[in-house]
Amino acid sequence: MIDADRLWHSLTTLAEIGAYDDERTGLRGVNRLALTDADAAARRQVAAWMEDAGLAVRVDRMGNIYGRREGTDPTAAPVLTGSHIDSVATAGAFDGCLGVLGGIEVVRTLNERGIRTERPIEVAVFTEEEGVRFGTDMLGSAVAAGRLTLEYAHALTDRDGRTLGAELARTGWAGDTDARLDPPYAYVECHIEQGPVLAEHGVPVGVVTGVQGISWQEITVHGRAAHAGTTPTHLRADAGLAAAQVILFLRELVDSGEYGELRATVGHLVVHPDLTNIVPARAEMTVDLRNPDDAQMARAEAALAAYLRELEGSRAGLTFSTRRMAKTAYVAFDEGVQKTIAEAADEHGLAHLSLLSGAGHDAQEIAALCPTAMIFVRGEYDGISHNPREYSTPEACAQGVDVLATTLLRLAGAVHV
Ligand code: HGY
Ligand code: MN
Ligand code: MN
Repeated sequence: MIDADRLWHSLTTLAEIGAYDDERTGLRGVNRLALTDADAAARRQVAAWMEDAGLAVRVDRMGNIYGRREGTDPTAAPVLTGSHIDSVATAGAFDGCLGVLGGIEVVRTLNERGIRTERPIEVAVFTEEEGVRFGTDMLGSAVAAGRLTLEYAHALTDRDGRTLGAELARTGWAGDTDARLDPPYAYVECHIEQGPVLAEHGVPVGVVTGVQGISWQEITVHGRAAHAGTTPTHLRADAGLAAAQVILFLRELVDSGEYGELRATVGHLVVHPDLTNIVPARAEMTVDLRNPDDAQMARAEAALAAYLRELEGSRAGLTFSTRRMAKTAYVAFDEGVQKTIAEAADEHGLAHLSLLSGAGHDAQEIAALCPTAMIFVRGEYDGISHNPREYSTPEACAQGVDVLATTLLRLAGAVHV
């Protein structure tokens, strides 16, 4: 149905904006953090493709971009699709981009076939979905859905102290429409799975049932700088050692099996003064917890907090401070939209299976506004993601976007002129 080559060309073209040569993998990766110059350039490219496809483009005060294709009933709430184009620092070409470029490709295809829809169709690009620059993921969609305020989002800073509001202005992406999104009729997001399930089952399409809970916190360990040679062990308040103990503790929580399907990651860790012959005075780390069960997530967070208190008591001069960065509960997707996706896959003769998303997505935020679900496209190499090795085939991407096209047509009501 859609033009597979044109979709692939847009994916590979966009992937060159913010591209870098990854020494570890020898692959071409993408480093396009939200509201960097690379992200701004990618936004300009996507907005141009939207306009070429006849979409009316608007930008809101959060920098979220919406491309609108009118329906025969312009008063009807639109069917929304889309995702994000900001990336992590070691990304591939597909995470988020497939959903945005897939939505634009659907619009191009409808234009070529002269297919009108009763409801408008809109394609969204949400700001800072990854959360890796300003510290809260799904940020743009959370503001659109009203979970977070625009003021809170604009005041968030990156590691250099630059605010998101200032970066929106600097890059020219501070829009002028209200960041709170009027509830769409429905939202469908197409995304690479970023995991091994579809490949393990040999199935091309995933019908996503929901998204697991996410807990992000920053932990700062305060110890005491001391001479590496002269300071006996019993006199040390070693922040680096304490940070290592926290990492091992988290792994023990996961391996204990007593906290459900808990996943724990310390992705950021720095010690100060970060010099060879000084016992670390301070350690800064982030803890990313994931769990499909909110009660188990709460238990794991409580166990971690108790361990920090225990460590404080174990060593004079050692204290901890924590800061909540992000917290989202398990989100179930709409059964009706899931059924529409499954029927669309059947119509294309594509096998599909239902699965929970291990990763967070903008869809989990928009689900607060309207019936929402996602389409997963199979990834290769065990579905690795947040790594330049992230890969899906041109055929799998086209199949997923075909399912997206049929799903959007069913929801928006195809009108044969
Ligand atoms: O963190 C996540 O799950 C997503 O990649 N933002
Ligand atoms: Mn994503
Ligand atoms: Mn991601």
